[in-house]
Amino acid sequence: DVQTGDEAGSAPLIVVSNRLPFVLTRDKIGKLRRSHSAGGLVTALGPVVIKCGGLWIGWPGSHDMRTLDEIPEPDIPNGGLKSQQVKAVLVRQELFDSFYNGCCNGTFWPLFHSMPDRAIFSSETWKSIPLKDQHTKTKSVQAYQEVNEEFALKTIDALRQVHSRLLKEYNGNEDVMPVPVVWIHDYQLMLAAAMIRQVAIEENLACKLGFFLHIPFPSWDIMRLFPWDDQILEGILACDMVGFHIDDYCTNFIECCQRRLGCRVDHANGNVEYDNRTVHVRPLPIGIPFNHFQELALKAPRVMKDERVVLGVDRLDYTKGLVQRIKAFERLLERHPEHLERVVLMQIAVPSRTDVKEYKALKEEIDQLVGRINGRFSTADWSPIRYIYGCISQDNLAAFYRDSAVALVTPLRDGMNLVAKEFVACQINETGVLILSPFAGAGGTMREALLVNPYEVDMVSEMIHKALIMDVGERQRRMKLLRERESSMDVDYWMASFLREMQLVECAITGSPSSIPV
Ligand code: ADQ
Repeated sequence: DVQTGDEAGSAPLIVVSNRLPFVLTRDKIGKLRRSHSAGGLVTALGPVVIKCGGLWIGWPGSHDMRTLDEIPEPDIPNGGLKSQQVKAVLVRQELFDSFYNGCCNGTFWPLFHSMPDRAIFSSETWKSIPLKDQHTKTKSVQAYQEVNEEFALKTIDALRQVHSRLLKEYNGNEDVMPVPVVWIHDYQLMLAAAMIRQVAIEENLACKLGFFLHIPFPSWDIMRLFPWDDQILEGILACDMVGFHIDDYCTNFIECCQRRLGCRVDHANGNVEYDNRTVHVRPLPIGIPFNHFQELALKAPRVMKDERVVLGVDRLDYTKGLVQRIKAFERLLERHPEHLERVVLMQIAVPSRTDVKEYKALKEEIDQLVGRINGRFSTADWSPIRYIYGCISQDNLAAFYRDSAVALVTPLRDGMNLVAKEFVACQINETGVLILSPFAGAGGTMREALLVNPYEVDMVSEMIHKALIMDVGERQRRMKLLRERESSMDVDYWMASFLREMQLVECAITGSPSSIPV
């Protein structure tokens, strides 16, 4: 009896994420357009929000304040959430930049990926913070709080709206009314739940609060480096249920609550006692729209030449291990020259956070590395590395996934990693080999992949060699098992599992009779 939004009386779902499921832009004549976002989260959650009469709260990708009242309807009828089903959070550009580039991507992204040296604070600067840094640091945290507050206020608006509709539908009988579920996503919104809970209690707005973190949750030793770690933990604990991709992240979170806040915890059952409530902490590994990718792979025309391709697909981000990976491919060509002129590394990198200095530097480093290796090994009609810096269509992506001999998914640290799963879904001939980092969440479940430490460049090169010479029987045996698991544990399964966990938790904020209109 998993909630999918289909059944009558199912709880309305309010999704809160940094981005709305589409992007707003103005065209040349000033008309507002919405471009559809094709991510797995949108495809899975969008229909549920529509069916259960819920709402989606997020930033529309534009700082233009006029957008608030004029979000255009989707081009395709029923193809997306209608304007009244979304609430856009609009934030001044400087504030948003300080929140997004400052705190989210400058501090939490590196810290939560266990790379504290890259975070915009360090243990040295805490003790004696130069005035200027102190100012920026404080500003970022305030920006984070302020933006989270904006999201919380919109969510409260949404809750009020959903409540008054339910009260009408159920003739004011709150005892039989379904309890709305608020599902907050990711590291941009770790404080929002605390503010939502406070107002919901004050206004008797019954609801259940859930949170899912898409990136890793670091160990206590890393988390405690953040000077306001207690606020982050308390922000998350304002929820009734908290989901992470894997067990390790749950364990880290529970340990942080115990050691930093002194909470009573139950590791075995994944419970944290906080504020006279039990917060349920669950591992819920995300999946992909498996059938969608498989269908794309069945239809997509061939786009690659007839050669053996080792494929990498990533956002250009320092957590993805691109430099180490490219060096490992160079090492392969040195150690196993039989692959010269026979194998290519196709690296597709989506531009990401391009206005951040560190990301610009990484792009330059990769440009140079690719240039040097191609200069070293290329012949008249063959180059070892083909490098695409840009976004490619899902059709082409599916064709690359389908026709590659090997996928190299070697992040230094990654919450889950969807590329590994998309590759497997597109492997309709089941002959490709997945090489996977154990430091991706996916490394914990995709056991039939070849697992290798991405920092050990020699071993990665040997793993590529092993994959390239693996006999077809073994390749198919491994791929079949990987495909079976990913097709059953797809994104719909993940969503249903989260919502089922939400159904099981008790509502700690109950509406009181005073909220029933007379
Ligand atoms: P991301 O860090 O964005 O997600 P990932 O899970 O690999 O990482 O997803 C990337 C997505 O971008 C994939 O769906 C992929 O198809 C797409 N993509 C990559 N390169 C592309 C290109 N050149 N053109 C078009 N599309 C491209 C965060 C966490 C992850 C976690 C997800 C979901 O960091 O660990 O798996 O959220 O929870």
